[in-house]
Amino acid sequence: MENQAAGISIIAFIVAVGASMGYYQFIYLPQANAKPILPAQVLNPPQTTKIAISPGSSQPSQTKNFVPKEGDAVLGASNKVIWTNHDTVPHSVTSDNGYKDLINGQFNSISSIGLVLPQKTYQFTFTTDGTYPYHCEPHPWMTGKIVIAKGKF
Ligand SMILES: [Cu+2]
Repeated sequence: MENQAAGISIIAFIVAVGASMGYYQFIYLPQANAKPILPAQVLNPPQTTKIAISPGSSQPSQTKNFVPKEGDAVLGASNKVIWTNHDTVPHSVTSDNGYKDLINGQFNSISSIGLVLPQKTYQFTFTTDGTYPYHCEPHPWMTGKIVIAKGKF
């Protein structure tokens, strides 16, 4: 009789461990790692917002470095932002606060393409509304911000 009870409790233990492992692997982990499901227009908006990096931006005297300084965009319409370097030296587009988008990762050209070389572009799609201040890492006086309005999303 005692052996039988011990056997049943061992089986119950094995079943419980199996169930919790299954829960962790097939339910908990996929949910914890899941990216939010967003409308296609947010992931791939129909329009872009363009920011120019002006010639002479590596000089502090060039105060019009990121143009416009405030890039205004609308989620689901123009939340894909493209910076074009019109200067003759490389620049970066780097979040002031290490912002990381849930879909597109670090808002920092350095962590994806490195410095933005002359005549090259950097693009980043913000998938959440908000205000995103940024600067240039080699020339910290170069600052700007992107403001993403909620729109209909
Ligand atoms: Cu710069």
